Amino acid sequence: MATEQTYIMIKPDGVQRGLTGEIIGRFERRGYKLVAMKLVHASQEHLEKHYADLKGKPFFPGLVKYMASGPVVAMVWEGKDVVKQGRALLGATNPLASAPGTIRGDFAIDVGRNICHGSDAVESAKKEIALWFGEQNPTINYTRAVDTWV
Ligand code: FUP
Repeated sequence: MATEQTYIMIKPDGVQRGLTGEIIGRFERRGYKLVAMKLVHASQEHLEKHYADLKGKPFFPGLVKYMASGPVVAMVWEGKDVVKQGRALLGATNPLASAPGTIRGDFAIDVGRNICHGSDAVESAKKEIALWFGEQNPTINYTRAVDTWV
């Protein structure tokens, strides 16, 4: 695979608040390419796998319950440096530390309701894409006009 991919997820509060289009639009306008997307109401068991690294943290049970409270939008975005730049578009984990102009910095004030998730490294992106979309090449390979334009 030539280009980097990241796993971006709109959390239940982002979906409930009608921010799905806004978040997708920000990745599109930046120039990133959507290569997989689905709406999923995940089980607590699945979310415990996604957040396995955080098991044992005091906020873990509440985090899993919140994430299982409604559907999420699971997406794979592709493009140059998309893991790092995706995190920059999202803003800091705690929205109170997120700069205005970022998704969290514009729409959130609570770390427990921070609207979106983005992989923190290329390796974790691979694991998260496999967890949410399956091991077998889950993404769609296509060329946009802009990819070949001049
Ligand atoms: P991130 O890499 O931005 O997803 O951040 P973490 O893996 O550190 O945390 C995952 C999620 O746990 C956050 F999106 C929100 C939640 N969290 C809390 O609810 N309270 C905390 O103190 C820290 C994180």
